[in-house]
Amino acid sequence: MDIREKVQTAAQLLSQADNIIAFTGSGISSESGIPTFRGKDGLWKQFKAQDLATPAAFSTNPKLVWEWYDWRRNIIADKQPNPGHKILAEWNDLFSSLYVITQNIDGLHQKAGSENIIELHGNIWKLRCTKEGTVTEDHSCPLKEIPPICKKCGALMRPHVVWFGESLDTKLLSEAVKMCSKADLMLAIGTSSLVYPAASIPMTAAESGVKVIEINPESTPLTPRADTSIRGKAGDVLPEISDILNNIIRQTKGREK
Ligand code: BJW
Repeated sequence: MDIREKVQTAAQLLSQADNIIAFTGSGISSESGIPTFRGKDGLWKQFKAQDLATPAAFSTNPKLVWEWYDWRRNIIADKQPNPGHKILAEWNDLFSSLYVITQNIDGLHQKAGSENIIELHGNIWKLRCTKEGTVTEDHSCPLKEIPPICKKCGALMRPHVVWFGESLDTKLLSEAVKMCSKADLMLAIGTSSLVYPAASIPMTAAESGVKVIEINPESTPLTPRADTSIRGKAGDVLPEISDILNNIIRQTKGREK
């Protein structure tokens, strides 16, 4: 099947589905100018994850870790949703339910207007008190003090994100799993499908009969399990799917009259 036929197939599958999951990774935000992790210019090509994104790194050198997160907050601050994020937001009212389950911490799905969002790996605009666990939102860029200190108890604050070796929020993970069990179709967009347990979500969905459409310029471990794998950029492919889907909907309505 060529890419055009795959896009057509994806639109057909969407037109027959009620409960949709968009499972997203850093690739969907790359066209907004936010670096991915494992791509050519990805963060893990320039920086060592073990020095910056582990609990051990934070306890050894909280200032260094915070300086890195402050740098990334500055990159993300003025970035805008691209056509990929926007199409997902436009689909809010098109289906009985649409959940965005994202590994991204950049907040661009919210900025685009998506409604039901599960952030599996946290949010870079949130800080968490290391003593009391209180989460606060802080958009100041650059941060006023590094490392930031909890205003209530004076303890160190940490980024409210999930580092390697840390468990994901069990409530969020079970909500994601529950939504997937009700879904008929999942779009897996812009993720290398390498990081667990998040990567198991589309794999499990495919095994339990949910139609899985992958959108990614590269093949991934999910590719052999997906029903359709569209090799392209999210910001190109999603608007193409949307155009065809809108035509299908118009034709169906025309026939019903
Ligand atoms: C485009 C595009 C365009 C580009 N359009 N597409 C089982 C097996 C092996 C290992 C493990 C396992 N279970 C657990 C592990 C360990 C570890 C892990 O998975 N390691 C693997 C890397 C080997 N997992 C963990 O540690 C997790 N915790 C855990 O398991 O807890 C249990 C436990 C508790 C106690 C002790 C021990 C275990 C936590 C993982 C947390 C991941 N955190 C990060 C950082 C978040 C905060 C931050 O941003 O600073 O999350 S790492 C990073 O990877 C980030 C991402 O969310 C995540 C996934 O990356 P993503 O989004 O897929 O990006 P890329 O760069 O990998 O891929 C981009 C893709 O986009 C590419 O495919 C491109 O082709 C594509 N693309 N342009 C569409 N325009």
